[in-house]
Amino acid sequence: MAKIILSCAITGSIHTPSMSPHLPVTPDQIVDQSIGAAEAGAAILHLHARDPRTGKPSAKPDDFMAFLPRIKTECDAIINLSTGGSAVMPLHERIAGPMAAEPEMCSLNMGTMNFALYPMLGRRTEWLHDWEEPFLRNSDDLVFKNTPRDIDGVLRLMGTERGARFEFECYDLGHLYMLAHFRDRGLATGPLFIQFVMGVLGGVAAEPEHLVHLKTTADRLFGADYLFSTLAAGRQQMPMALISASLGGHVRVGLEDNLYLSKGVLAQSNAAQVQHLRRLLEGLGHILATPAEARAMLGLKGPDKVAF
Ligand code: KMH
Ligand code: ZN
Repeated sequence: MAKIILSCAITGSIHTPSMSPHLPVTPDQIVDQSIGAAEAGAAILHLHARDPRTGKPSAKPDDFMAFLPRIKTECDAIINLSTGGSAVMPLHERIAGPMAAEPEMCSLNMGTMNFALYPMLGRRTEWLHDWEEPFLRNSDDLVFKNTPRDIDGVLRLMGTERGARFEFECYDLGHLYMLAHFRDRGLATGPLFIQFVMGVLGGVAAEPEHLVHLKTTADRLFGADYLFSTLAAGRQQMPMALISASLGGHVRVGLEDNLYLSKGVLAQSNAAQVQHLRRLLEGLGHILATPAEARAMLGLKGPDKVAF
């Protein structure tokens, strides 16, 4: 069995501070939880930034630089920066931090879509910050814009000009065909690292049959020139990770996509989710890739060539 690359997405831009006291938002919290996740076995840290005072998603270079050098000094995990930022930000704002940091890896969202978060409003009436409730409520009219022009721009600015390689975030079948289009144009080059993103309201649901169909379609489009990983938002996070591994794929967990460890039990940290999944995977005979092994598998430029 090939070794498994475990990614951990530390904080993201979906959840808000009122939803869990364990969601890291300050630089110290993001550093501590990133190191913890790396020590627990994460080869890749998928990172977004937040405004440390309000916990609101941010993609400002200063907010990234408040934690990136510290994480790099304290662990050898691959640092993968989001260019998705938050779906409410325009693209130029979303890529400001990644452009300044020139990471080994960054995310790239492969299509425009709805990104409906309002079901998470639930019955909650108390909020720590003013921005949280309207952010969730207005997501019933939110378009996460990733047009071919946007994708082209990120591929050139981050890939061609800065040497980053990509976590191609594919939320639906059509996103695979968009990726094949950019492969055919020579802008997306192998080995492609595809993240199947399941369970976002607006993308494909987290159901095993869908994952099998996404994988067989990717096999047809990309042959041996790709690797896949799977993330499921919400409660399907761990079951879908195990199915992904069983199909020969890689896995992603983290509080960005799921705040829980099991039904009704909040994860105390990102490391807790990594440890949980690691135990399950090792129980099935899988072995996790080290950061060095993951760098070789993904063809990364190396941590000495970043700007932080
Ligand atoms: N949180 C995931 C559903 C990105 O950062 O570019 C999507 C994501 C996108 O991770
Ligand atoms: Zn993300």
